[in-house]
Amino acid sequence: MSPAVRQPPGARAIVEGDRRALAQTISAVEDGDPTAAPILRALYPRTGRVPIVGLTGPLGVGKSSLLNALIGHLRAAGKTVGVVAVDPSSPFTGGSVLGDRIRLERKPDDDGIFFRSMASRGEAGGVAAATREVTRLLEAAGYDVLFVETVGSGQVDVAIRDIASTSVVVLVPHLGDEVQTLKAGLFEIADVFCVNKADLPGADLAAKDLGELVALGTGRDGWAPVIVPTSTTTPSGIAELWTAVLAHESFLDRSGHRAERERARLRAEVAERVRDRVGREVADRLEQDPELRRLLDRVVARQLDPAGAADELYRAHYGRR
Ligand SMILES: Nc1nc2c(ncn2[C@@H]2O[C@H](COP(=O)(O)OP(=O)(O)OP(=O)(O)O)[C@@H](O)[C@H]2O)c(=O)[nH]1
Ligand SMILES: [Mg+2]
Repeated sequence: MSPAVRQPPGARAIVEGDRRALAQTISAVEDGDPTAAPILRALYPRTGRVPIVGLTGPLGVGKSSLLNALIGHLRAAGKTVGVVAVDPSSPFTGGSVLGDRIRLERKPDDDGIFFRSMASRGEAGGVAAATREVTRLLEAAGYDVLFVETVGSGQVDVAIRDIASTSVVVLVPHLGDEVQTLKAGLFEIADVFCVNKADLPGADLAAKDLGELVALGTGRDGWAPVIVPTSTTTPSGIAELWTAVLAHESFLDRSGHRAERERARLRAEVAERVRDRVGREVADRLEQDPELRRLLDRVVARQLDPAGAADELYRAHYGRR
């Protein structure tokens, strides 16, 4: 029996290039719908091979414009591209602002591109987990290169960076605020720095300053981050940016870090899944435990401290210790 025969219909459709099946399964992943699980399981052996390029950086530096330019470059080389944009939806409106911010320029009939935005409402770990599964679906669907665009701030971003095999941090000339961002953590994760808007004055100086900062650090796993000036308006530096990404990808292969990181990532994923499940189980049990209310009365009355109450409940459910 060939593996294809055992696949659930949704998985087969995705492998065969059915965009609608792909979109529906992505929605199921986003909604936490359990129908996605057998499809993800069937497709998992087809994953783990393509570059996943993270594009991050402060608001408005030109991440989406660069994405468009890189896609143009890759399509011209015959590569297909999948994109996940993580939408920093506003906590004030609760709505998505992404529609206004990302306009992917592509020929409507180009099947070589698949674009999907994900809302980043909710807990960072959950968004990252869903994004990771969506990249797996895109790879199984046959896309050669994947991009994940995020805005360079906040927990979601930190969680999502771990998914990328190469992280591109986009900055612009006049590093003022961006230097703060670097200190806040972007610096450690950048494999490639892109100084975009190089058509504006000060780009050379910015790249030089950045070079001095980069030289102070050691880089991840002994890789010295590359700095590439780009402009999406001229345009210039796009091919060089892609070359830098590929250089990092081949470094990962040569050095053995790809396999090492992959293993560490998967270990974290498995552990996280167990933790989630145990956590949910514990929460359910407590929910139904009348003892909790009794103990809580005593905690509220200051007859018992919260740690003592937790001790008693733990012992009641999980034995002595
Ligand atoms: N001068 C100049 N402007 C650029 C360049 N690239 C992008 N822009 C402009 O910068 C603005 C923001 O571009 P986006 O591509 O939307 O930037 P972004 O980083 O995706 O923005 P967010 O997703 O909102 O964080 C737009 O007005 C672009 O036209 C460039 O190379 N040079
Ligand atoms: Mg954008």
